[in-house]
Amino acid sequence: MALEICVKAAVGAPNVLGDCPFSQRALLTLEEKKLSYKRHLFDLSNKPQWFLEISPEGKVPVLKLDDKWVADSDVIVGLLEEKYPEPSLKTPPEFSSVGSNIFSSFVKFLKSKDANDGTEKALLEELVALDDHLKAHGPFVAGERVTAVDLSLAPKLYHLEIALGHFKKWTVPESLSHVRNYMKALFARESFEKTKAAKEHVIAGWEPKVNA
Ligand SMILES: N[C@@H](CCC(=O)N[C@@H](CS)C(=O)NCC(=O)O)C(=O)O
Repeated sequence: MALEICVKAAVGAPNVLGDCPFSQRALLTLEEKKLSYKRHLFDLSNKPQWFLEISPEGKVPVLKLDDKWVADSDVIVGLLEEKYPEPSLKTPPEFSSVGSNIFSSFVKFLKSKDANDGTEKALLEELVALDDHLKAHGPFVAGERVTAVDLSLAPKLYHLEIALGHFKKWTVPESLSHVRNYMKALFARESFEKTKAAKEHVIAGWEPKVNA
């Protein structure tokens, strides 16, 4: 049975892959497992009733597996690992929450209008912790091989790099060389190239949130 996946289309460009990091995470998992699948791009500003039936929260990604639609990237990644265990992308449990606060810290800093409210410092602390982890265990979170936690972090770090660069002229400090090399290695993967949103769509996606 062919796998099918609904992911976000770019805003204003329904035939172009959009800027959803959770959709990219699911696509990366399919690509890294070398699975074939049919991709449906979905305009989130115009959700038909059938979509709300397969995705009760009205969110993408949604994957069709064994003739059943499944929502939520955590659930999707778990099911794909169970059904297609090779190559294994399992992250050892002790590493599964590495970097898990980076996305929320990045969003707070991105939206912040007060340079002294501590949001930049909070993000830096998370990135320093990731750098220390990679220095001890890298080049990827669980060592030599990419695992699920890297595929979750990669799209979020991509959004961080583009959005903070564009809206705040901010870059990951050079001193965090392990994080910088990690990002470079993830973004250079064939799976990433194939599933990433274009820079302009990432910027357009964050614009209303930054200027809210
Ligand atoms: N927890 C969900 C989050 C998915 C999510 O937030 N998707 C966003 C797009 S990036 C969405 O579909 N939002 C609905 C909307 O914008 O109407 C997951 O991991 O799959």
